[in-house]
Amino acid sequence: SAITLKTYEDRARTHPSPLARRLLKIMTDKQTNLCVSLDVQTKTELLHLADTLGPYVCVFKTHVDTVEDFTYESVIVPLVELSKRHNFLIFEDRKFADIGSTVKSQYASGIFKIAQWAHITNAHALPGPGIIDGLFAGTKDISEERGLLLLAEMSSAGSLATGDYTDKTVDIARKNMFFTFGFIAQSRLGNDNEDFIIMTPGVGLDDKGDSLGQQYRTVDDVVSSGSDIIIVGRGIFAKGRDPIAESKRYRDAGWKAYTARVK
Ligand code: 5IU
Repeated sequence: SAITLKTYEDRARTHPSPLARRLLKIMTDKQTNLCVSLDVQTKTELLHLADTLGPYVCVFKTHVDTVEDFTYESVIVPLVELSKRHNFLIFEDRKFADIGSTVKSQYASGIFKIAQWAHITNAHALPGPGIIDGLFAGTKDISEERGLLLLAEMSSAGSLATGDYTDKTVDIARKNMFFTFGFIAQSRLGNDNEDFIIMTPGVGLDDKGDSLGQQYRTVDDVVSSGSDIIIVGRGIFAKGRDPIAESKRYRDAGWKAYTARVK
């Protein structure tokens, strides 16, 4: 489709979402479409990976509720500092799924105060469009760009997010493209003129999956299917792997596949 043949640089000029424009510019400047998923249990590991892999990524994806020694001061403050130093965005993979009123407070307040620091977060479309209104309301007092991804498809075996559910998710996203700038998905979504950013998890070059339902596809496969950003976790930091070497490998593979697509 037309959008997939355009460069990130061109799309950075025209995207309806300020957050997406900023993201596409970072990808262009750093020549990377790699998002590393920092699924670790300690703040030391999280901050070490963010510092050492920062130069190779456009986005770091976090699950801050899995960090055992979490405090806002000792995790979020240095993570935000690293995001400025290495020029990456932070994506808290929160997967909100409640009514608008509830997600608004889950996003903006509580222990994690996600809206304060996460440039990107995500949500299930299951509750209907009110979830977007609630999350958008949670950004009211934030001066920096914020963006939301809807979960349109999942990488796990037997996912229910397919067909009609996926199509209806795209319809819901269309209502507010200033804030909802794309999808977590396995393929291109939207029509030829719509520029949704597609971020794709379930990417691995050495494994087929795990014992809990995860399924991996190659970098070439997902990028040629229309994905804009590859999300890689254990492919990069599983035991026995060298995270810096693997980050370079996935970054190079992702950029090569993108370059071939826009040629
Ligand atoms: N994740 C998926 N698949 C999905 C969605 C999210 O794997 O469909 I939505 C998350 C889960 C994990 C990361 O945080 O992406 C993938 O990690 P691995 O590359 O280690 O499998």
